[in-house]
Amino acid sequence: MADEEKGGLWKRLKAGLSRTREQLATGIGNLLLGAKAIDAAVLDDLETALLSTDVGMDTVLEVMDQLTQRVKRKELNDTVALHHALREVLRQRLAPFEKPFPIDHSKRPFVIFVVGVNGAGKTTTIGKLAHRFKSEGRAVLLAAGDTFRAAAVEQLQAWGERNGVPVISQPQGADSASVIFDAVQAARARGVDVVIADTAGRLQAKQNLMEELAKIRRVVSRQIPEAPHETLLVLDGGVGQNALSQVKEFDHAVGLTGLVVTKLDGTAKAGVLFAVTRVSGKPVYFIGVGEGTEDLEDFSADKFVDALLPAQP
Ligand SMILES: Nc1nc2c(ncn2[C@@H]2O[C@H](COP(=O)(O)OP(=O)(O)O)[C@@H](O)[C@H]2O)c(=O)[nH]1
Ligand SMILES: [Mg+2]
Repeated sequence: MADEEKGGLWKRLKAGLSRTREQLATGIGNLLLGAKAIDAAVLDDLETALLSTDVGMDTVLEVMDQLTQRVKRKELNDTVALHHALREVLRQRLAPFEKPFPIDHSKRPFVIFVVGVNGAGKTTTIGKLAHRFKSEGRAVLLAAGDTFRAAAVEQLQAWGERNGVPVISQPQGADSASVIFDAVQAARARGVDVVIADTAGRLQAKQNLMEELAKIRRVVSRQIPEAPHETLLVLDGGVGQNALSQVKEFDHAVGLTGLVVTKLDGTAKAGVLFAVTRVSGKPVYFIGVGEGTEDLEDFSADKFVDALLPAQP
């Protein structure tokens, strides 16, 4: 990757996480004023600031415990050292959840399911992924599996047109499983590399979304036994602890292989990544930091934490 491009990605990530970073900076201002003694007030402020960005109670208590032990052992002697240690501890927490997205070239088509509640950012993420895979030289095909809303089909078609990627769709109200079945069939016939399937985030009250998603899975696995090869849950990074129940429910229904956390640019609570990874144990493959085609980044624990934490002056 060119340095310039790396710089651009870093800038976008930093800008995207600015609201959360500012939230932390307000809470831990006294940590950032140069070297000072660490007292109870400094530690209390840090704990409160982490909680305010939705890092989650369990993680915050463990992080504070680790840091307090080190203060007691006189390994951390001032606020500059504490700030460094915080960065290290947070990086270590997220590192196990950083994994490159594993597209297997021998599996063709490689089938990706994208699930999540309405408004989470599924269709937008699919558009961004289509752009990315296409620019990597892969043949991509999209399946408009959110047949519940007409607008959802049109939105996916628009992303397809923008990126020169075909979209398999049927009119609103069609059976979602049959749209995705058709798409996989078309992909096999055309020698497509990657199929990305959009799905509904909500159905009529009486229908059960989770049952429907499980059915789609079964239908596709009849065509290709290992498919879907990846099942991604898209989570709106701004919904707070609600994300935790979404992870559990979708994982139970369809067996998630990874997460995408979107809208980190619009929230002061990007700390939710710590909570969702802790609860799910799933890797975060991508993060969304804006509505544009390029605003999807590979998740990097180090870069995420660096962009999250305010710098020492
Ligand atoms: N700011 C921002 N907006 C996003 C991001 N991802 C999606 N959106 C917006 O969130 C809204 C819902 O996205 P959509 O893809 O339609 O969600 P879906 O219902 O899950 O398919 C749209 O207005 C998107 O432009 C993101 O990373 N950042
Ligand atoms: Mg959608």
